[in-house]
Amino acid sequence: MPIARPEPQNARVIAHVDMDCFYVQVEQRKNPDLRGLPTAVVQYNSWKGGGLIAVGYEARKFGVKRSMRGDEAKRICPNIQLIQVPVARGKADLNLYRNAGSEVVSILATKGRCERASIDEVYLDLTDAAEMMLSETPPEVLEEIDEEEGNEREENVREWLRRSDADHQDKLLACGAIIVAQLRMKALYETKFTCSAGIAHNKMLAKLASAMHKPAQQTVVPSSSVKDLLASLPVKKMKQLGGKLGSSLQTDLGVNNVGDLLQFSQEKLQEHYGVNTGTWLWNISRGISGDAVVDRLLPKSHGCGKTFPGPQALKTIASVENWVNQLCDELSERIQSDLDQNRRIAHTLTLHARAFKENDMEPQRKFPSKSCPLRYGTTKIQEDAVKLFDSGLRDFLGSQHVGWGITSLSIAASKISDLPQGTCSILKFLQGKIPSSTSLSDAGEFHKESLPLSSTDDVQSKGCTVMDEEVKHKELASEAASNDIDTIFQAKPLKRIGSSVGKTKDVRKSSILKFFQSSNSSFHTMNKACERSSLDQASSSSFPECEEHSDLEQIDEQVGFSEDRIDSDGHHNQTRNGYTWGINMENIDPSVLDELPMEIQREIREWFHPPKRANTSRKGSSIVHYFSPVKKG
Ligand code: TTP
Repeated sequence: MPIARPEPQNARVIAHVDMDCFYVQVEQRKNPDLRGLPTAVVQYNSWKGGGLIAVGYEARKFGVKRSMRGDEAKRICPNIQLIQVPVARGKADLNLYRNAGSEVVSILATKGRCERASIDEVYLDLTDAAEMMLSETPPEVLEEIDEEEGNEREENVREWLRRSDADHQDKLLACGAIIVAQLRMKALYETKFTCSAGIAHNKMLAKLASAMHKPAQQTVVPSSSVKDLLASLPVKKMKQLGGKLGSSLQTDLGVNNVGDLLQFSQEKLQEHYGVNTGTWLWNISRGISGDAVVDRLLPKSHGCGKTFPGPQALKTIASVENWVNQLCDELSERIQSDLDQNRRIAHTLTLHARAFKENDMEPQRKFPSKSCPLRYGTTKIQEDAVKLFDSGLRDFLGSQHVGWGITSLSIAASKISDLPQGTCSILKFLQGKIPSSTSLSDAGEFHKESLPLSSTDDVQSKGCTVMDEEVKHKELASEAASNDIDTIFQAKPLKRIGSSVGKTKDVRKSSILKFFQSSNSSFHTMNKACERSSLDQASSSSFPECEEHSDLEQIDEQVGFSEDRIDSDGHHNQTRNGYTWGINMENIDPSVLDELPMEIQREIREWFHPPKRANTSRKGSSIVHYFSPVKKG
């Protein structure tokens, strides 16, 4: 459901940057012989030449579209180069594209807050950078700028900046446009990828604008042109209006373009769609959107899926398990890499599926999405995902004993948070102390894969351009000449103005390591400590009951945490949906506890030797508070 947020009082400069025909560009960089040729990237499934998922601009000229299959594309463009996505585990492997996207993001993120919105698009809040540029080069100074300093396209923007009728807000936008043009140029030189951008006062308008002139161009939306822009924008083209809400606007209110909404009062829209959605509709028709650019360079969740259309539908538990295992294998690899590189932990595992029943009496019943706390380690993820599937299938079939088929499966890891501050010394401690995985396995209950120890690589280092410097500059010089870094001002009338952890203590006997090895519950303790991070319920004998959700957003909201209690033996127990575990203070090496701040030590001791009063947590000094992830602004 759309959320109506008021716009901040001060003008913002927001950019939306979207890569052009992204997968095609990545393939063309990998194989430069493809440059300039009509090219498309096709799905792994090669039926009828494979479904097109990315179409290069040369191929678009022939009428080739993403909705086509390879065979059809060849009919209308015989020279088209069809490149199959890389394949791993019997399905598309998108790592090449993800890493390429990260390369660009690390460049774009240098000038302001950056929100990675998808594999190939970001939002940037360039307000501060634009304010600074404007204060350093006020319009009167711009008059005197040496023409040779700026390139021709930047000069087009400067020209506009000098216009006497441009107000402060629009001058800020113009500065934003210069910054975006520079960033795009830098991205082109360093990664060889072109992108397009929209620059406006909010995310909604910036996103609309970035798609208006592609490829390798940018569009600015000054306040004065917002009305014209929305007047002719079909409602279905607006984000969040592509589905039922947009259809209802068309059929119930006769609204075809966003601008048509202007005729309705806010009360009328609220009457039809409720206060929130009504207000949101009223706002968007005026170009008002207060959504902030969230500081996030990494994805909110990891997911991998596979479709099984038509005769490929999976009809046996064994075939589903086979695919679930493969998807989990990939997911496990990705969340482990996220942990290693970015020190981020995923908390929730979710399984989505699409299914049908033979002779379906309840065709409206959907296969319910199911989720549970995520345990690290491929085998555990696989076990849990299979149980989620079983649970979903039971609900889906109800009391009916009929044949069924699965036409799509996907597994997601969500609720990702930064590895809590303060655990570092223990992790390093363990890292230094853990023997080989073999001996750990020998211990029988603790496996290295259960413990997501991480290195400290920075995400920025992930995607380096592996290219010879000389070649890079030669190719890019010619490319820069042919690629327009264009800026287009969407002014009234819509007008184009530019061309284009290490303490090594002896912990043999009563160490925390022994504790981890000997107790099934070890990681529950860490979980509790890490604000119940659900890193792992490492050797839990019973499966935590899964939760059912209709969509991922709900899942995020519904993940609940267990209650803690101390049993009569003085063991700290945690109950999670009937699952109980216990630990003993004697098993913890006191020197490890000594590493923690005093108030945390006190609290841990209180867990095991609780004072008479029931509630041991004190506001602001609890272990949960200590381990809470740092809140980001
Ligand atoms: P888009 O940004 O939607 O499209 P694009 O970059 O290919 O082309 P454009 O220049 O028009 O923006 O998608 C980014 C990549 O995501 C795209 O290159 C391939 C992939 N993708 C799919 O795999 N399936 C899809 O249905 C879509 C829409 C995209």
